[in-house]
Amino acid sequence: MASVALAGNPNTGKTSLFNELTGSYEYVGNWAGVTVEKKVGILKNKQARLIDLPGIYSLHPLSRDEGVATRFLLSEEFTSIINIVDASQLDRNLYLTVQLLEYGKPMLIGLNMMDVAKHRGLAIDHEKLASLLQIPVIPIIARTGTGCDKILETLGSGRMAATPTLRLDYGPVLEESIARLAERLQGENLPPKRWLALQYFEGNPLVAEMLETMTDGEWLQRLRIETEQTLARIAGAKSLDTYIRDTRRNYIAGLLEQSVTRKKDVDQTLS
Ligand code: GDP
Ligand code: K
Ligand code: MG
Repeated sequence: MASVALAGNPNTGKTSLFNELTGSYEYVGNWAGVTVEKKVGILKNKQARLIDLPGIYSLHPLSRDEGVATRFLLSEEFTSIINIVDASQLDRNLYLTVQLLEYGKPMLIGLNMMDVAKHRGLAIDHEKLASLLQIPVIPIIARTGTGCDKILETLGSGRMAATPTLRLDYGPVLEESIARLAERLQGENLPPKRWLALQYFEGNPLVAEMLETMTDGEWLQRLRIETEQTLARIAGAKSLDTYIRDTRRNYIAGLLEQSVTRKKDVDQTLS
């Protein structure tokens, strides 16, 4: 049976959506080694199982509990991802989206809290966003179930198979280091090498742990330090982490500029 992972920031309606999409539970327990609840359900149309990942803002874990999603991407087999996104807080939510798109699995976005976004005067052109990201973006209100059938339909349609791996341009220095690192990584069933390299340079400790077992740890650290120093010198970057973050943030700002308009407050217009 196909497996779909449900990923998103905390408090974006993940549990509400999980309940809308699944008819029955297959498993409820804990993720190995942590006190985080693990829920697996069967989609209502019986097409696949749905795996609920813990809510996170970034794949770069700050705690053991937050590492569950990264460990999942590093070692589990799955078919596709539903990324639930809070439409009223797109800017913050799209950061995880970018990290997931860099991973490159078939993905769709469930654009949740559309009622809240509307109430706040945000007009989101979801079709524009879909065409920019080249994945389905489905507006939903998970609390009432609005739009959730469309998610099931899209999962079954095969449209997500065309999901491209997002390839942001991190500039010549980092791109060269990414290429050098990716070249060193050999193995069966590896996650995408470019994604591993980026997560390593970003400082993801779980990825560092994995890569240290695959290649020369000293070489790895030297590459990281040299890359960071060069970026500091030529781009004034405070750290590799912030450099990567800023590149993603710029990309997100561009996405929002093209797909979101804030309607002028009626009261303001009249006064
Ligand atoms: P989780 O923390 O990501 O699992 O999110 P929950 O499903 O627990 O939802 C968090 C809160 O947001 C709950 O009070 C939900 O009822 C509410 N919620 C979920 N989806 C929507 C939605 O589309 N619109 C509104 N207004 N509230 C929602
Ligand atoms: K919650
Ligand atoms: Mg929840």
